[in-house]
Amino acid sequence: MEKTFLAIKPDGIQRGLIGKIISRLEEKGFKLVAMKFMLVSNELAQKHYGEHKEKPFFKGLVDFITSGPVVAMIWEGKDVINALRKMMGKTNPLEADTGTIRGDFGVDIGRNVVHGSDSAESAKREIKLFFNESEIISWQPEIQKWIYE
Ligand code: IDP
Ligand code: MG
Repeated sequence: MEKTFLAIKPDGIQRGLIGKIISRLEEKGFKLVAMKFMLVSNELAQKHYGEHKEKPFFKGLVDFITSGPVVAMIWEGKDVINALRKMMGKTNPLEADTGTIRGDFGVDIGRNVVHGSDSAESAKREIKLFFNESEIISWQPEIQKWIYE
């Protein structure tokens, strides 16, 4: 089973969307294996968004992600990396389909509520940046046999 990194950004926290976002992923049938409510340091933000270093929005992005608490999570499941990207919707919330997290809850690209790993490589890298091995819980939901055949 695949693992992916998902974070609810400071706008999602301020707007009281933690429960709604987590509910969608739980109801889909994915498994939460790690979670923390935390502040992102400048150093962590720079590393996490390293691929965007040269972009004009980089400073704003780092300032924003460090501006308040986030919920950092690891979700596990079949093809979960792609599936969560689909459930998040396009980067620009105005272009994201209705029914997606960004499509339903956001307007501005710089306030798009969630971050999710975009590939197996990013998932591995981001999980390692935010979590220690000991914070990742291996557990078996009793409901699993009703989700996977
Ligand atoms: P993603 O979050 O959908 O993977 P990326 O291209 O990796 O999108 O960009 C990372 C984050 O940077 C986005 O979620 C968004 O908040 C912000 N961002 C991306 N492009 C722009 C832009 O053109 N203006 C302002 N912010 C942007
Ligand atoms: Mg990205």
